[in-house]
Amino acid sequence: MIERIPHCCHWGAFTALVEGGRIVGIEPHPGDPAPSNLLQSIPDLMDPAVRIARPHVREGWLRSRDRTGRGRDRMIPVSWDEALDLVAGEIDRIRKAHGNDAIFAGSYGWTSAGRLHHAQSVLKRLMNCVGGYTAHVDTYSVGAGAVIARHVLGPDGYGQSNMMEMMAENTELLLVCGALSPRTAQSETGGMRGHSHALYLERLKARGGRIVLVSPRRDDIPVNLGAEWWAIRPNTDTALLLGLAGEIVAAGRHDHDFLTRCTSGAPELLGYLSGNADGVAKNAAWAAGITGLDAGAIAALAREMTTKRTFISLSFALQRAVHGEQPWWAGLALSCIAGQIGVAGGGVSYGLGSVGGVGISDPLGAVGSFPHGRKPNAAFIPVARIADMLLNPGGPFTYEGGTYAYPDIRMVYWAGGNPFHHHQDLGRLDRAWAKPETIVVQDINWSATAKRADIVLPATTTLERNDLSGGRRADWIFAMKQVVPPYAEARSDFEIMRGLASRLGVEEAFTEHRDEMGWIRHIYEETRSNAAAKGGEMPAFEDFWAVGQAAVPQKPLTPPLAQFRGDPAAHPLKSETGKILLYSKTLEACAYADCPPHPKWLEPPEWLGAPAAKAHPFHLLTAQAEGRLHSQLDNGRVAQALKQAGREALLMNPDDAKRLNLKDGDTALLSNARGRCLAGVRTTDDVRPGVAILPTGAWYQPIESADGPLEIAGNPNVLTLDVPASSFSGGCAAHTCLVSIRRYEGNAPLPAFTRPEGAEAQ
Ligand SMILES: Nc1nc2c(c(=O)[nH]1)N[C@H]1C(S)=C(S)[C@@H](COP(=O)(O)OP(=O)(O)OC[C@H]3O[C@@H](n4cnc5c(=O)[nH]c(N)nc54)[C@H](O)[C@@H]3O)O[C@H]1N2
Ligand SMILES: Nc1nc2c(c(=O)[nH]1)N[C@H]1C(S)=C(S)[C@@H](COP(=O)(O)OP(=O)(O)OC[C@H]3O[C@@H](n4cnc5c(=O)[nH]c(N)nc54)[C@H](O)[C@@H]3O)O[C@H]1N2
Ligand SMILES: [Mo]
Repeated sequence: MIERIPHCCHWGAFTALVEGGRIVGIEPHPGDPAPSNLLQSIPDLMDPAVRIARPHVREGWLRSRDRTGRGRDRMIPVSWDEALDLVAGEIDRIRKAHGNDAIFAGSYGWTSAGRLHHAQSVLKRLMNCVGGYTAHVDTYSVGAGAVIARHVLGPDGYGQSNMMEMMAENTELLLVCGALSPRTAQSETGGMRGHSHALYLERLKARGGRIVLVSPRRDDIPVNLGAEWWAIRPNTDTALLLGLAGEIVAAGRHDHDFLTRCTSGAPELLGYLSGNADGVAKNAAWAAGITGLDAGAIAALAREMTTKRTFISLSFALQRAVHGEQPWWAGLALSCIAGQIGVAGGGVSYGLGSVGGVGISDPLGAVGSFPHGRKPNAAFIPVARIADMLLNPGGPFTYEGGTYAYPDIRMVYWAGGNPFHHHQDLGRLDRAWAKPETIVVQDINWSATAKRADIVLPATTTLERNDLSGGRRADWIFAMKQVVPPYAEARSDFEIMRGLASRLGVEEAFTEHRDEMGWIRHIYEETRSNAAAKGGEMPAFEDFWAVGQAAVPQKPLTPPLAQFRGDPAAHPLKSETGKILLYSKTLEACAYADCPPHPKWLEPPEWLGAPAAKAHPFHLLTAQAEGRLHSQLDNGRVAQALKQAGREALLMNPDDAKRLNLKDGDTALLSNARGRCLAGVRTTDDVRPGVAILPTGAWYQPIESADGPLEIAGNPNVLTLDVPASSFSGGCAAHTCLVSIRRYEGNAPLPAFTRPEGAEAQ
């Protein structure tokens, strides 16, 4: 008999069809107009080739607390009791000897969609029960952009609302910088129901709206929309946006009334645009020289922006770069100058389509989550400064205008994230990784990070336990019922932490006497009461669990910042001046050369216009992969079907390939001073010449070769730049990266999913 069990993952809700304890089918949610292909890979979560069967300890660490053999030593299987005693013992020893700041449990990563077994959250709650830990702030998704947007709009103004609907109904001109694509919109942290981005865009198009896509890649918006493609040089959007703004100002068509009432610092910015300070007028010709776009088209677009209802969509990708604050700030400034903020279908938005929920769902009350508890200590780093922290204990770093010292980390505990996928310059991270005394990794799989741990704790996947979905932008909440029994000896993330809490004497504080179903009910009730406090209704928990889903009441549809526009004195923003900052006194005082007080074009260290492009002539973009979520399900059937010649596919323009004597299916070697990796060549006219796209997430597999380390799966983070986006944010700068490409003549093996030596299979 086939059982039908409701569940949900980051890329959609589904029903699992189960027979005899095995998944025999996956049905997408019937309410989803365009389900994600990734659902097909769900059964591959149970793939024994990648799973960790039981706890393991690295031999060198077990024998002599060695730090040098990480990633190379044998792994020794141990019992859960032994493993948990060792981990609890290390937490206790290190915090007593060096203080809680010495434990990094920032543990960035997406893990699975469930709110209870959310690996980062259960870890953080445990650590807060025992005196705290070093945390991370911001995300790899948004670092530079989030920091500048909170600063210039205030934390509330940066909030996103239901803009896709407003856009579909009202926008006449849509300027997309980056992507607005189902490729990335298929995922939302904590799950989602419907995939509807393409439908909204089709409505806009059917109303006669004009869509301009500014991106090095044509298929960053559904190609059937027939959008105009402006194939920009990567990392130069700031110049385009400021050139457009300069054209509008030079023509005297800027919205003087809006600038005066609702912004501060317009005179300083307008002075820069007109070239008062540097003698360079920021206009269409200037922007064309930097971006590689057409000056006439830029000038015409600027005129149109003051007569048509114009919406500017800026992807997350733009700010994952050196000076990543600038394109987000410049886009906002342009929208202010064009007078488009706070009107239906006008304005600017960050991350539409980057993840599935932005601009689609805006819950009335906060959606429930597993509570971290109060963090008793202050220690933190901007998330992407992990290698800097490990390499420079006590060294200074700056964040949001303040100066801090990196903590001296003795222990790292990572649960539900994969830094040896997500961090930049993995060779450098590998060197930093040798610093801590003890590294614990809790994961479902033998990820590259788990392979480099001292103690490895195997977690169950989402399919092997009960949970509920949810997230900041949830439109629905789904019951995530257990689908199959746990794999080998794997335990749920909550249960692992409960075991540690018990050994550390804080079990009651950690569980508050709730078990798995007790917490699921509690988290659901929190969502329900937050909605009720604002007049929204949700079903009782029993009904939710029986039906398997509940709609989350949503805020009414209003243009963002409309009240502020109407009366800025009555509805001030929580920024320095209560208005939108076009000039920041804080940044003026900081005097950072890499984050000036007004939006400004600054050359990144690596771009196609840089001197470094002579030696490394391709701009490498490491976009999100179509067929997986980061490194998750790289072993899955969907990701595997998209590989080229057995490795990650490298997208490049056919003219570039021809010049390099490369054709489809050849193996390419990508290199720069930081590293080298292999990829399978796939040519397409949809990529601008001079740009190479190698998606992130292929499992990191470096091998030794005569010319040094060589990554064979196509993990682009051996090449990317590990520097702060700026002194203001410390954000990650993955998209600022030049490489050389040539035909690979060697005979390196194809990548494979392997267990470390000694690790037990099921
Ligand atoms: N070059 C470059 N690098 C990038 C990016 C880029 O654009 N370019 N993008 C960045 C961005 S935006 C992000 S968000 C990061 C993503 O980086 P991560 O979030 O670290 O990537 P994931 O592969 O999702 O890692 C999740 C890990 O959790 C494990 N896991 C899954 N389910 C469970 C579970 O139930 N319990 C436990 N304990 N573990 C589980 C998975 O096996 C996996 O190892 O990557 C960043 N890195
Ligand atoms: N399938 C899938 N979807 C995902 C994820 C995944 O791993 N897989 N990850 C999710 C996560 S955590 C995040 S944060 C989001 C990230 O969402 P985004 O940051 O928006 O995604 P990216 O794929 O990094 O970049 C989108 C596009 O931006 C373009 N681009 C890059 N640099 C530039 C530039 O300088 N200028 C311009 N104009 N365009 C540029 C590239 O062509 C790229 O295709 O995606 C989410 N969605
Ligand atoms: Mo992200």
